Amino acid sequence: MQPEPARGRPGHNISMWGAPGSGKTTLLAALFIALARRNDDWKIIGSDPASSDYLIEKTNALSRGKVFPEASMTLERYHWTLIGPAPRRSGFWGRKAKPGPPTRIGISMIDAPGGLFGTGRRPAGAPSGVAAAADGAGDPRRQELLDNLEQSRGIVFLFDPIREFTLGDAFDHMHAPLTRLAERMLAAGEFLDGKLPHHIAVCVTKFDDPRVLETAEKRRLLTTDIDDPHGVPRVTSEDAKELFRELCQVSASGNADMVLNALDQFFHADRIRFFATSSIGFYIDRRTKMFDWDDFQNMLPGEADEDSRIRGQLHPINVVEPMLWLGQRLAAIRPATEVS
Ligand SMILES: Nc1nc2c(ncn2[C@@H]2O[C@H](COP(=O)(O)OP(=O)(O)OP(=O)(O)O)[C@@H](O)[C@H]2O)c(=O)[nH]1
Ligand SMILES: [Mg+2]
Repeated sequence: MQPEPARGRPGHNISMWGAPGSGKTTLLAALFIALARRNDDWKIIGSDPASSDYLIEKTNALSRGKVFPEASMTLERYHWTLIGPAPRRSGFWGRKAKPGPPTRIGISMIDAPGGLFGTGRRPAGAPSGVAAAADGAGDPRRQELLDNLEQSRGIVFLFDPIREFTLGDAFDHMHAPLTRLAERMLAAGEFLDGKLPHHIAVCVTKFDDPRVLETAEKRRLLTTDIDDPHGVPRVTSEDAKELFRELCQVSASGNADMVLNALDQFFHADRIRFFATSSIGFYIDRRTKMFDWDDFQNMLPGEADEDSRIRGQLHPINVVEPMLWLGQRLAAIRPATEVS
């Protein structure tokens, strides 16, 4: 009897890429809730016990404990399968086609501490050994991260507008790994048409923050989905690039526009898609069940050295969509053995 391939490791590797604190781990933690809040048949299932444990623990911490994940210290790899409705098929001569098997998209997700995306150089004046130990160029985790980026064909790239506004280091966390990745792909003969072979979902995170929402409002980029019972404002993928561009204007270092240029230079235009994302979403009053412009903040900033917390229920925005877009695009170009 043939071994059952669907039980194996999913074949599409997707890496998370973003500066420290940009929201990578929270986005993964919100994935289960994001799927559960959708009105369709997509679900996420762990492909091994550790990956299921992660989904259970992180979902509980966010939705019951109302706490954000701790800053990541290690490189974590999770194996999940997204299972969704069967692709639509048309029958012959107007007859109804029999429903096919459900769509299955296997993803291996790599979540690393954001510091590993930095240049790995010690900040000027720092005592020797300090940064090098935590974040140094010789750190074996940095090599592992690059190996993963090289093997993956999908990237979820997180741009944190709040961090960019205060620290302005998104480009610093992009250019070193991008340069090294390009060097490796060139050597491997995978840079033939002058671009990387990866698909990249660019997520502008923390869309629920008033500063981000107001920027989108001022630029008239907001819309509401007619099917959304809560009337939550959103930015479509078509307009999310404009939001990114607008947020670049307030970068503390003035370097954020180089992130946008680097994306255009290194990735095929039809392999980049922008998303305005919030893992926690807006606060929705449980009585009115409607978005309220006068009371929408779902993040409770911590006092003094307390951590920030989540105020109400989670209503993730554009958390599933980047994963589904990447999964479907990768399954279309490179069907994995496990994808039926
Ligand atoms: N407003 C808002 N804040 C968020 C959201 N997601 C994360 N945050 C904030 O960002 C912080 C960092 O989030 P993480 O998910 O740990 O970020 P990370 O990219 O995994 O960070 P490292 O593991 O250190 O690289 C959280 O503690 C929250 O304060 C969001 O959807 N909205
Ligand atoms: Mg993390």
